[in-house]
Amino acid sequence: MTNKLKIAIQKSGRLSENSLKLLKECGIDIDNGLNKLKTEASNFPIEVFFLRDDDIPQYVEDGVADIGIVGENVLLEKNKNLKLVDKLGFGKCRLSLAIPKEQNYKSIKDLNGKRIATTYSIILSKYLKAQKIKAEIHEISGSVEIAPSIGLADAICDLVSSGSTLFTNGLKEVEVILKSEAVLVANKKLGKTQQSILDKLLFRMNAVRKAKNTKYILLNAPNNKLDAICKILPGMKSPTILPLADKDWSSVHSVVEENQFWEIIEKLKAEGAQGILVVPIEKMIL
Ligand code: PRT
Ligand code: ZN
Repeated sequence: MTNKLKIAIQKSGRLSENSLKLLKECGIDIDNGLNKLKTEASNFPIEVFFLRDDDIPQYVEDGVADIGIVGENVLLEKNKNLKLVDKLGFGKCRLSLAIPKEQNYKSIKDLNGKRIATTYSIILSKYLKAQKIKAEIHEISGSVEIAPSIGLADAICDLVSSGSTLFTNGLKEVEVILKSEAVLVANKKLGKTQQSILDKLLFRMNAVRKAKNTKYILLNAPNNKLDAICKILPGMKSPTILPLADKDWSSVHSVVEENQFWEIIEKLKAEGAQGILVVPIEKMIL
């Protein structure tokens, strides 16, 4: 029995960089030597396996790895018995149906009797069944977007992010089947040690995430406006107020959430706040 948590991440592809970055932001030092199959962190009990994304669900289900980072699209397609621990906010895309752009499209019914090329046959067949559409699924392993132009299929089901691949291949998106992002998955029967390391990792991931959504704000306020200004600032508990050399003014420090940010700034200015500074927060522990 090992006393480490084994995490599987994509070796090289769209999720690799962000997966490593996430671990790094959690303070975990990983030596990512090229062509390595696995490595250990020097300052956290974690071992990292670099794999193809398609293999990650199986490895985690079998317990070869304890946890893994994959796209929800892969997780659903592989249909393994795993626990979805967290959504990670990167690798966002959608799995969509697309057809040649010159064709008319009114509803999903237009796909009845058609041939659809995809690498996502499990998700697609479930979707078609739910929509009561009978179509022929052609499972292919890549370059799905060229299938209509070479006469292999009438439509495709593939991942889309910017839409430029569809566009350059003369296709248009007609239905979104699934919205996907990278997720953290875990084996359903983690050992006690592994579970406690995972809890530590999740604690750090939360601190990083909270910090990303929050800004530290510093401003100068006339003392006679302090009450009004403090009411605008939510703060973690309450804002910090420090006297300035000019006895009629104070410096006010607080934290604000990104999504309320501009609204708060406008209100602060209206109440006479000056010299407003906004700085990023690296970690935030509540
Ligand atoms: O070698 P390995 O099997 O590990 O990698 P892979 O080639 O299977 O996967 P990779 O690296 O391409 O993608 C990994 C994961 O990134 C996917 O499973 C998704 O969860 C996520 N992701 C996010 C995407 C995209 N965006 C994406 N745009 N995966 C693929 N694409 C492809 C799509 O298939 C299409 O060919 O990009 C093209 C469309 O992009 P746009 O921007 O032109 O619309
Ligand atoms: Zn893959």
